[in-house]
Amino acid sequence: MQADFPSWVANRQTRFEQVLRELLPSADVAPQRLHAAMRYSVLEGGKRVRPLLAFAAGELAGAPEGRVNFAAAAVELIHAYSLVHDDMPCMDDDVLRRGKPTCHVEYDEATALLVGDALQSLAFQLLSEQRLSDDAGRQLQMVKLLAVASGSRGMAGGQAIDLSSVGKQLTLPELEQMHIHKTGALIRAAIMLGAQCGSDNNRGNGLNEAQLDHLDRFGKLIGLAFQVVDDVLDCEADTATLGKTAGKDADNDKPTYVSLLGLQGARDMAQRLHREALESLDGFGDAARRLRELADFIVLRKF
Ligand code: GRG
Repeated sequence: MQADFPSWVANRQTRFEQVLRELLPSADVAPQRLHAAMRYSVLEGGKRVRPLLAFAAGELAGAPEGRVNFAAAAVELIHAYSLVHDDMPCMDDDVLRRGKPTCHVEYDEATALLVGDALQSLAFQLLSEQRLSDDAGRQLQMVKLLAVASGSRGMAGGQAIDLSSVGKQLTLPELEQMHIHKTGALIRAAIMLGAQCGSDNNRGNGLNEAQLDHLDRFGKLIGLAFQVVDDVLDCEADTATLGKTAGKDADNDKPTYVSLLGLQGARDMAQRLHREALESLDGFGDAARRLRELADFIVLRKF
């Protein structure tokens, strides 16, 4: 019998935490302060939504867990780097992340900058040195997938649009473009990388191209839903629950789904995206159970 969703999540999170502990350089190894700050920024915090999505997609594709561990870790390291840089004074200038002082507050700005740089490099080191596929060409495509998702045509580009849109009124399509890049691209990449760890057709498992397209659509829709919910929570939830400063978007005069659509409009949009995301999984049957449960969590979460 399959575990219930909370048990599956807890089990995955515990095992993945151990994977991250082992992959990150020890704080005893030089340069100790940088390594300690990297571990501080990655370990013991965060919901691990992107790794969980990678594991769920990996299960759907029959991927070996050992391979998905590396893909999930690479995505989580990129995510952690983006949070460290986003919190810095030159960007969002925040003091609280994952319920503890942000990296530049706990250490210093130069260290925080280097933490982000080094986490990003480590992510690509993992993708290139660990075996993720029996097919070297496919593995190279996976490295490219993460590079595009995190670069100027993905997350970093979305962040650039975000920074330049402060104090401006964006249209709904403009806001959507910003978030598809800033938040959605990495979520989508997590799902696709997890699935591609199982796509060795010579091993008799994996998903075909049409199935990968359905999964990609799911990733796009649920990535956007994640951001709509994030905007709602920024208005509704308190700082203690979020583990980061609440109400920052309005304080910073940032365009959000709530500022454009109102609270109820944003909630309705999240529901619509959720419904459409689930529809894109229709052809997978029970094998996509964890992805459906994660989609529900993303839309119903309170933190
Ligand atoms: C600095 C290149 C660069 C990019 C920054 C991710 C990001 C782009 C900025 C973070 C600011 C933010 C609030 C983004 C919106 C959604 C988001 C990514 C929230 C944080 O992700 P969670 O909720 O965080 O998954 P945890 O801590 O649970 O991992």
